Amino acid sequence: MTIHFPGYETVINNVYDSGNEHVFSYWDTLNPDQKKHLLEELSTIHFETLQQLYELAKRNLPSLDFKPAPYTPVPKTDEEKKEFEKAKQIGIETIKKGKVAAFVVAGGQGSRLGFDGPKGMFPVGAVSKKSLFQIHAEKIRAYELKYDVAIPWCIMTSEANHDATLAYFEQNNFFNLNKEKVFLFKQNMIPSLDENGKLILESPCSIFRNPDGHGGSLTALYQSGTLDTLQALNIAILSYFQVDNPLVRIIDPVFIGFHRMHDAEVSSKALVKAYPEEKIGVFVQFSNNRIGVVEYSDLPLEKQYEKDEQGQLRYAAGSIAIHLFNTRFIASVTGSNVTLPFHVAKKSIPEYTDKGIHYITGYKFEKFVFDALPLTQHNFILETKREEEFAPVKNKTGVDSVESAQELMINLHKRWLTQKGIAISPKLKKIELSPLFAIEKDDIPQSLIILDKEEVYIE
Ligand code: UD2
Repeated sequence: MTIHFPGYETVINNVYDSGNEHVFSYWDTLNPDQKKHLLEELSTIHFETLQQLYELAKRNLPSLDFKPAPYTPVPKTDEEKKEFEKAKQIGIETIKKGKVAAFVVAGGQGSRLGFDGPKGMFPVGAVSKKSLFQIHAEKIRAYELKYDVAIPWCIMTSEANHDATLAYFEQNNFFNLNKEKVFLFKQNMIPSLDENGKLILESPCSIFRNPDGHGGSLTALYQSGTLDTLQALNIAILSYFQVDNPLVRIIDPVFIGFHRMHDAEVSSKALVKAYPEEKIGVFVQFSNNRIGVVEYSDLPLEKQYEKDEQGQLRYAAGSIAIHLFNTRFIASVTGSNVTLPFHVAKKSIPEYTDKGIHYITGYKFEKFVFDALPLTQHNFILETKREEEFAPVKNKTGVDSVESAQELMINLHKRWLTQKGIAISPKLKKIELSPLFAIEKDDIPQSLIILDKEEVYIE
């Protein structure tokens, strides 16, 4: 069968040349709009890159030569504490000068949570049931008030959730943030391939594609024009985090201060892994001395369990996906020929056939943002405390679930109150402090009285 459609001759030729003509299987059943839709989608595909990715998927990756990366631990000695205080002051000064913006990657859906919508809309507040987005937004507003400065917020969405995310922010009046300084933009999509390296139809007129991973965030920031806008606003540092961590300290003066003291292009937070199989990547130093992260699924088993002389996990410093990126660094990477590599995952993928949808095994490709680390000349890794900063919401129940995240948030707020010497009733099961009430322990007034109830929410 020969396909004709004025204006799309090159696209059609590319499809045939790459051996993907099966995507035209239903051509005769399509109306002109559907035909155009299919050709438009195909016109965005770079077939040569896909061929290279397929080669990558078939190859076994060579074993990587690396050792654990050095990092700055939580301070213990007076001298270390002094250094942290110094960093904090430098950080505060940087924030107050309006040099810092927040950046969340929120391209994911809440499907693992059984939630039909953008993951950021998932309710997590232990008492208030506020969504992840609302908690993040209120933290940013609290930092703005605390440091008397505007903090722009970049939100990366995906094709699947952009409209719903934007509508949610509009319905909620951007949670009282200045909507001119909240930038929503979409990440790119990339086709998945079947086991023979061919495109997969998800309907008679569309190709199955998936978001290109959070590593696509740097390109998306640049392509959407947001990076230019931020630079025009004099933003030097982006504080990057994942939408699914309600405990994240979005704007952390100590971290920002150290980042500047080390003249780093990218800085990252680490925590000591709770157990060898914990699903977080580990910080490593490659044989060329560059720093990077090896994802948990790529860490060879013997390294996962390897112990050091003290009997501790050798690859203990885990990445919790909290980073600082200099806008200048992002501009240099996105403006160059260097692109972050794609990682391959074998997944079950829905394919359309004339008998309906069936699932096949295929390859999905994603970029990881931490692959920017080896591109830096200067970077810095800071250890943080799990109980203060990491409550991933991944699953419905059990490990890394809504319940475990709520428990971590409740415990943190209880600890703040206890450390302030504020009495809490033994009856108290759940307590939640709104970020607008207290973003850190020191914001809590000494005069606070906690009601003698099981559930308390303070706004
Ligand atoms: C990620 C990290 C892991 C650890 C863990 C902490 C990777 C590959 N793994 O694991 O090392 O730090 O988080 O919680 O980074 N997202 C997008 N677009 C995409 C894909 C993801 O915006 O195309 C966002 C997603 O909305 C979420 C975040 O990235 O906020 C993490 O994605 P995930 O849940 O797939 O990552 P996970 O749990 O495998």
